[in-house]
Amino acid sequence: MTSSLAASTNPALEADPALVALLDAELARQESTLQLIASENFTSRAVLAASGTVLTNKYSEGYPGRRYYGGNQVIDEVEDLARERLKQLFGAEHANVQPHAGANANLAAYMALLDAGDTILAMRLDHGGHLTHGSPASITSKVWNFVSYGVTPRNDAGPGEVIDFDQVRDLALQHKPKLIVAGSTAYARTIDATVFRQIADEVGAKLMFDAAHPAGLIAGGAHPSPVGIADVVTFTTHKTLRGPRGGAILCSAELAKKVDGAIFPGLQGGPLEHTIAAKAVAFLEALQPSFSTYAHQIVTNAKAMAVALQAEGFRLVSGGTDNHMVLVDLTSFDAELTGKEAQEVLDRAGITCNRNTIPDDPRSPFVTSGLRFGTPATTTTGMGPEEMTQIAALVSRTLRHRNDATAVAAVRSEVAALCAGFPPYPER
Ligand code: DSN
Repeated sequence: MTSSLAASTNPALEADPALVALLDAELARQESTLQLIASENFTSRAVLAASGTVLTNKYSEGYPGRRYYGGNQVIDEVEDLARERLKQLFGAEHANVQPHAGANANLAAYMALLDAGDTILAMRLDHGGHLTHGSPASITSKVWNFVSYGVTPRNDAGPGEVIDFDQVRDLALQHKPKLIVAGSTAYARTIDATVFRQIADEVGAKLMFDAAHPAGLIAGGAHPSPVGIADVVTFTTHKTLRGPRGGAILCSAELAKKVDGAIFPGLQGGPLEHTIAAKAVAFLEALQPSFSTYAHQIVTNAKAMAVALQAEGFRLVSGGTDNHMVLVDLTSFDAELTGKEAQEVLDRAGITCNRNTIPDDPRSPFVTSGLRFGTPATTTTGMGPEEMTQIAALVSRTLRHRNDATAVAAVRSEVAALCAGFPPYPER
């Protein structure tokens, strides 16, 4: 274990052995198992350090130069630093770095652009959309009227399970939404903001791009940018962008006041300035040329994993990947195997991923017929296509021998050996 990150070697925590044990156990888990959840990553030590600073002590409701509390001279500079770096990173006119999460960023975008009851056209949850894209379980569906588009049917001979733009256009013409949402949480293909823009313009709708997943790929030039095409771009800072857990919003100067007002006072209270400091660190890191190399490597690795999983007999939703994730349809591998069971046995083997619905999944979102794998975290540790092929073989072996505890334990040992060669926080 990397000593400087271990809670047990941190004197400041010595009065709380119960928590120390849990923190060390989680560090050990992250270091000894494969982190393949597409929305997770390993931040730098600098991001971790900035997160744990005295900025957590400060109340700073408002924005730089317009706070509701005294003593914000330094905080203003921290937040401005984060905003300026983010604007530079994406070439945006305005940035808001206060959203506590991607869900808040999406809610704020809706609040800035719409009135309650307005119609939004967004992606179906079971076809790859996010809860905040109008799931019945989300507050979004109670405030706004959602109409959902999905992906084209499966087509093993050609491109299938890709965004059905004919359907997007038909629904837009029929329902005249005030807002169209592009972006997803489980979709392995590039999303073309320009096609969405054309449809939005045709029906007089605004366009929001939820870039929670590809934000880092966009920042690194591995994916096309929706900035300047969509009216508002929302994203999280902790996925491919490799920053602290949180959200952000980009928009034009014209929309800045509405977007800022929607976050505060509309939706949130005091911003988390220690997290904003950590976001500033991550944005600086993403501005370095090495981040572009990283972003492209994420995609190279995902493509290698996709090919290797297919060679192991797994069908992939949409037939492959353009980004950082691979969506596996388990039904062609083993009709009896659910996503839930697969996720649980893979967890026992030290392979951390999440179950996921496949388009038109007959099983519930809690059970599912698919798995989602992502490469941001393993790429951060330095793994490459060779390791992705090895991981695909380990996944396959685990699932084939899922009822054999000895076989699963053997995979776990191999996973630990693999991870030992790629520590996320090597000593420097
Ligand atoms: N949708 C979650 C994910 O992609 O893991 C995050 O909200």
